[in-house]
Amino acid sequence: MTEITAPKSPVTAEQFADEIREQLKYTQNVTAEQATAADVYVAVSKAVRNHLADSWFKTQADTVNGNTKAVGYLSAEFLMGKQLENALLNAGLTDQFDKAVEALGFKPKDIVDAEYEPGLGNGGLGRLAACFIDSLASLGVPAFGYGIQYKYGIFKQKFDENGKQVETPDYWLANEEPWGHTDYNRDQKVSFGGKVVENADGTKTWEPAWSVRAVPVDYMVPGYKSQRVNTLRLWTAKSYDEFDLLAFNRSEYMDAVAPQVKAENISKILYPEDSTKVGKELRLEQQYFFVSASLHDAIRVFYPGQDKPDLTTFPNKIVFQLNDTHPVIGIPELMRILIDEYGYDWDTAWSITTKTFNYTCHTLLPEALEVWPASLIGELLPRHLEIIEKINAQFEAELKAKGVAADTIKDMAIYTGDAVRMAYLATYGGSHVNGVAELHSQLLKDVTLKNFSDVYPDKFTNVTNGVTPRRFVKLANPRLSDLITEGLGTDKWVSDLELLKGLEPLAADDEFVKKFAAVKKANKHAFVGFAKDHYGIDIDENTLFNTMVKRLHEYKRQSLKILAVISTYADIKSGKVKAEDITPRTVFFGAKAAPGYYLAKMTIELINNVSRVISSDSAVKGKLAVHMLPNYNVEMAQNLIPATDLDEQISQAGKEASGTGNMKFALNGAMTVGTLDGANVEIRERVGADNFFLFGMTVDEVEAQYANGYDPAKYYEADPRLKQAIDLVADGTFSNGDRNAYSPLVADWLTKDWFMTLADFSAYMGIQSEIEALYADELEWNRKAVLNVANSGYFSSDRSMEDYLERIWHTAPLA
Ligand code: 9GP
Repeated sequence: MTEITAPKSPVTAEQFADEIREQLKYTQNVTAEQATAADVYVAVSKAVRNHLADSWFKTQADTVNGNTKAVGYLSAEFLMGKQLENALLNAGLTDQFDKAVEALGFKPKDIVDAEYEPGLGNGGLGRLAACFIDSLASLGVPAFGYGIQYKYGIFKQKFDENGKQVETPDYWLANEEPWGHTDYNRDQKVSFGGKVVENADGTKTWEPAWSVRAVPVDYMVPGYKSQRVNTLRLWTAKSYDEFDLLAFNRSEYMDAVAPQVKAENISKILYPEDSTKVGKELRLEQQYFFVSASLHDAIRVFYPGQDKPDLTTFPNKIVFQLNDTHPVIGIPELMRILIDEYGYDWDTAWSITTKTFNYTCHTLLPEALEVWPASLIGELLPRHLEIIEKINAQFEAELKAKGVAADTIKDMAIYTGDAVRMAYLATYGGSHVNGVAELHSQLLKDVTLKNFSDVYPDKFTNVTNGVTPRRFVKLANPRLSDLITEGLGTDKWVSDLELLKGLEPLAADDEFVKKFAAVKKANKHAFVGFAKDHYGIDIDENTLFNTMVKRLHEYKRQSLKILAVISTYADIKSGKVKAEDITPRTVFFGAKAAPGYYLAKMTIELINNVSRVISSDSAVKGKLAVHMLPNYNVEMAQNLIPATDLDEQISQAGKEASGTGNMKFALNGAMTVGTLDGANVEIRERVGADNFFLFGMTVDEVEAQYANGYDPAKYYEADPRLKQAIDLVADGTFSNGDRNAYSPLVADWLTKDWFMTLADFSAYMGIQSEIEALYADELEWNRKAVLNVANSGYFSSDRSMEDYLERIWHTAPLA
């Protein structure tokens, strides 16, 4: 066995420069003189990986040999963001890097900028997974992230000359990608289709029709100051029959590569959230592909070289978290592996399986809880459908024995005959189910999974989300980080975020608050430069920076914000608001809409056109500006969040499961205007009601409106400002006179408005005067912002992980 050595000790800047030169010479094959920033980026990345390698090997060995159970985080998305700065920070090499690349004749920023951001996630769910694996490594908990290395991540967003969203493919692997190591020697076979045959002894054999080769690409996940490096293993699909030479020789060139194309399609593209109909089959293939490969991989890792491992110990080795319904096919897959591949009986297999899995639900929208047509599962995974049917029969019998009414049993069916409800399968087939904020977990119990919570109350728990302070404070906001360290007299807060509480008394210290205000100003100034470089826009930094960044969805209510902007615009233009009463504001939107989501895309178009009209109107110049920034991603978040004064979290109450942007903004000293939804509730509780701009209906009020028959037109008629704003959209003001341009949006607002934008409009406008009055008092505003930072330490993903360890995983860091 190779000896596991201690992690390499940090090097000097000179030594690190030599290591970079060596990488340039021997792996990049360029001299330091020939090297471009892109070459140096790859060389530095490989040099950093080398520094992490020994800790990685040691963590792997301890994971297998130690007495702590590992965590397997199964997620279709990991939205990692750029890697280099994070890896440098965690390897303790940031200073050496700065000096070394300067010695090589480069600016550190140019090297960092040479990295292309991988977009292997749609939004909050994928970014949460990335925060969680960072925290697990930082806490020293052995863990694997398991997912897919999509060849194309989330689409790149551009806007055409009419302001419409245009999606272009994100080929993030166009250039050398130094972080992932493709490990062809640890591949897995994943099969599909075919039929199930019954053997003479009553056992079943699945005879699949086709298979693909799952090849892992391994990413190091370095912990901050923990000396631990975990693994993110992303699977990529390859064909076993690369090339059909016979077909090629018959000149059937397309047919010759058909098997390759079919296999590689599986990991070709990240599935767009909220999309309709298309690609169901491919989506299920993707899910099964990465889950099957990951389960087999875990068995390989924990029982090396064993033909007949004792898999009754499997749940003591690793516990799997199902991130939303996407990996839930893992439940019948583990049953199949145990029964068909290792010969366990049903009851033993079920006992192992239910101890192995837990499920996190991240939504309250019924359409986001996946339901698969049984016919599709039957075609692709015939053996799994049989197992699901049997699970369902066992479940029904169990419910009956518990005295559950027949109607309720029917409502709870996992398998309806036509369809398989993955959330129900996950709830029954795992040990715990959790929501992602207190309100959300409560609503899961009271509404979405009520029947299940009635029968299995002990399964349900809450773990409120969190964000990693390394990326979203320390790296994103170095100025604030330095000030926090100065204020607390220690930088320990980076791994113990509750220490931020120590800043609370400093909110009463005017000198500290002024320093805090200066940090915000400097961040705004820096963002002005970033926006000029990246988007070619000019921003007035002496305005209130007001930001709404998140996926575009009706429930998140970007419509509410843009209608409010339109109303303000109309008031300034008409002179209704006096010039001296106006708080100059720059409103930033960042949002991608799912390609098939018509109203969401129209909302983007509207925002762009409101931006266009306002920017060309001299009457509002210097008072109001709106920017729809293209291609919102992790990099933009890291630059815009620290520069923001006011954050928008204005979803309809009861619809946003948690939100994590809200946490990032509060931690970076933005004030929040928000509804009582998701984690807003807990943020407000912690930062204090006086330091949060609350407005809008509560969950109960929303429910009462639905029950009474909600009529949006009533609100349109009752509030002249709302009427005026909608009329301006309808009359062609933002569409060069074309009255039809936004008619679907207007019709939806006036006749449907499912998420009650109109009902909350007056309250939203009402809170604006409070916001502006406070903003006018710079010291008071910043005092409250300091209190937001001081009281948001709870929203660290380190704390989320500790909650999972205690409530769900029942494991601990390695010794
Ligand atoms: O919509 C939720 C968001 O509120 C939450 O913060 C995030 C992480 O838990 O998950 C999102 N859910 C999804 O993207 C799909 O369920």
